[in-house]
Amino acid sequence: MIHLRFCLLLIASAAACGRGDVPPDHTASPTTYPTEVIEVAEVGFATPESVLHDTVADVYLVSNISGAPVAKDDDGFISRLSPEGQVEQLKWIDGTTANVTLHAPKGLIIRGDTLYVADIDCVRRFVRTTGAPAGEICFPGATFLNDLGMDGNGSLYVTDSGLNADFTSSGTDALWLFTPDGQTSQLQKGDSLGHPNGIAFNDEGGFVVTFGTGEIYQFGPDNIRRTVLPGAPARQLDGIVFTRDGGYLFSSWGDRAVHHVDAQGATSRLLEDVESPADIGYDAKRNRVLVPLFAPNKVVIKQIPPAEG
Ligand SMILES: [Ca+2]
Ligand SMILES: [Ca+2]
Repeated sequence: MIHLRFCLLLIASAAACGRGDVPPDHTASPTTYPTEVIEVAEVGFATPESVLHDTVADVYLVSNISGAPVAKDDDGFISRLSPEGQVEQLKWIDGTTANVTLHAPKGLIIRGDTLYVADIDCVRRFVRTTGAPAGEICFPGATFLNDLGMDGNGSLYVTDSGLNADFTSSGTDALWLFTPDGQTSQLQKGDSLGHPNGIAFNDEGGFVVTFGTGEIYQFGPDNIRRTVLPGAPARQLDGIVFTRDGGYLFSSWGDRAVHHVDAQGATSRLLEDVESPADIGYDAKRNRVLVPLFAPNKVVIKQIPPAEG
């Protein structure tokens, strides 16, 4: 059963989001913006961890851990969701099928026509167009591979959050670099990484948000980390994305919120009172954040306000 709640708010008003469909307000003045909130719930998601916009197919891919985040149970799956919030295929890639291994899929990234999926101690490859398996790259000693990033040269990175199933430390915190042909190297490791979770790149380099220490820091090939937001007012950070207006968004389980930082550094809460907002995605075409809610088995899609000025 598909349950969709679609509502439209105007920022100029504090109208509460009601049940049922609300027609778009085409009379909105330029000083207001329509903020669509699409909630996709009760569709069969099972511990959704990450959402990625496949910009070529124009669909949203949702990774579903299904069960414990470190259990090698081969029942994880990837869903395809239309930008309107309709499930096109719940188990597009399905660990329970004979030729697919997928235990607890988390971070997703597309490079060329390959989809990469972080899965406990390996990154699994699939054909972007068909979902067919296309090999894997495994990381010796990893316990909780979490998010994937790609730098300006097309090199790929994956975080190891160093966590057990109950989110206590497994002691394997790391940042790995890997090549599409399977060469791996450990760029950084150790408890000082703070249980690194989400990773994203902009023109200045790579940024990591941490689940353990609630930090956002930049790293470079010199192996030096630098705190970008000292004392970030949030805990248990999971996802980070850069937006087309020069700002960024990050999600916090501790705050039950998705925070927006604009290009001038002003912070606000784009989404509040959401349980376990995990690895957020970004639809640059529509300027939307895509938020998987880990425990409630939902995905929330929300418009981002246009930059001022
Ligand atoms: Ca699983
Ligand atoms: Ca994550």
